[in-house]
Amino acid sequence: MKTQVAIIGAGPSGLLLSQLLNKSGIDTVVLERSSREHVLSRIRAGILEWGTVELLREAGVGARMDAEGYPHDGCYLSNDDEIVHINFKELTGKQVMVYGQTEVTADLYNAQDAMGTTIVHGVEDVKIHDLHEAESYVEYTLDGERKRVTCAYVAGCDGFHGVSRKTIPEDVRQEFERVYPFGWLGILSETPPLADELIYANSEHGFALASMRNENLVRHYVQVPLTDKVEEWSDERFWTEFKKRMPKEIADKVIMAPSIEKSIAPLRSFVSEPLKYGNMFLVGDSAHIVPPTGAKGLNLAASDVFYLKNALIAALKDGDLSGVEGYSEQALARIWKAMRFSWQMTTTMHQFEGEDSFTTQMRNATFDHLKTSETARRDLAENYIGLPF
Ligand code: RFL
Ligand code: PHB
Repeated sequence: MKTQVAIIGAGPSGLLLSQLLNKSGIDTVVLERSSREHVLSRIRAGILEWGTVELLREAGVGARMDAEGYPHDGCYLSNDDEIVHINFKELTGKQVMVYGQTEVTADLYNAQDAMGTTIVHGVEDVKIHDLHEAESYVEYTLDGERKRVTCAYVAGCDGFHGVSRKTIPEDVRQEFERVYPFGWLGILSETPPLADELIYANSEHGFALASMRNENLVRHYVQVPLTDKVEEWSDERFWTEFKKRMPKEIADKVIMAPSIEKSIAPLRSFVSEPLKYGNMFLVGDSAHIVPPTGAKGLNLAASDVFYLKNALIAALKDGDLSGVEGYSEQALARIWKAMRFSWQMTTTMHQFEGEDSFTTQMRNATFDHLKTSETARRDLAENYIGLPF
């Protein structure tokens, strides 16, 4: 096969990039390791920044999101029983959209089907070659046969465990990492949301988040030690722990409904630089991971896609290489600010095992500052709704 851009990975980064390039008349081939059913069954992010909302509309996949998503004007943060409301709309004029990553991915698959894009599922042993030649190629195995896609550019959209980042020689790559000593146990449950907006709760028992997908579907999380296994968490144990961490007025409303999905995700901050190596670009989780506390993972993938699609359109349509040359620097400037915000939200809102009393006082002071200073609330709101791109 021959194409203009070979895209590795059919998660949100790969599908959105492919869709936007196809809309501009650029040909793509997408190579995905898993089955389509597996990609569509993963429960992940739930909050879209408005920039992401607008990019999805530009890609022609905004209709169901606009009909079924829920714009939110703010969120709540709590520290024990004290609650502070962050009103994004008043503080920044902007909102966020509650619309699950699972739905975004389904909409993108449907749009790509309509576009007639080749998405190859079940590829194994992907190898990327000739990144410093005029033409590059990607090799893979499908049904026991070795195949090849020749292309001008490669987009590495294959997540944290993918092959693209590892194709960059170690002496060229610089990695930055912070691993947190806890994970998030998440459940999906068919019960109405506990409040009109999300609640990020901290207490002496640890962190909890009350999120939602629709009027009768919630996504809730509790901070758990990294060593915990999902089998150790019955629904009853989850809800009991969740209630302890929510402010009392919310905890009193909890109905212990059965879970329909339950999983544990570790928390990590990670960046690999540069994002460009010859004809290859890293996009989304293949280059960076944020802890979910700031709801930035999927949104950072979208801003990377925005920069890269503009760069590739200029290169392939007009022969203007300035965008592809500048992609890494441009995307990283925004990535690092989202890294800082996600790290700060994580350290402020979680309990660290064996933390000293000074750390606790710092957390209480940060919370008190948010309660009493509109400037502090505006700073949080500006980062949460997403920095411009
Ligand atoms: P994805 O979604 O991981 O997609 C990458 C795709 O590449 C495929 N792949 C390969 N294909 C071919 N060859 C290979 N060698 C391959 N290796 C991998 C994979 O099968 C997959 O389909 O990355 P992408 O597209 O960059 O999208 C990023 C987002 O998915 C991610 O940032 C967020 O979901 C992060 N994240 C969360 N973010 C939030 O904002 N809120 C959340 O609640 C939240 N929960 C999560 C998450 C990420 C998780 N992961 C990655 C473990 C929960 C989990 C469990
Ligand atoms: C979610 O709904 O899954 C969700 C929402 C906000 C976050 C993380 C996850 O910060």
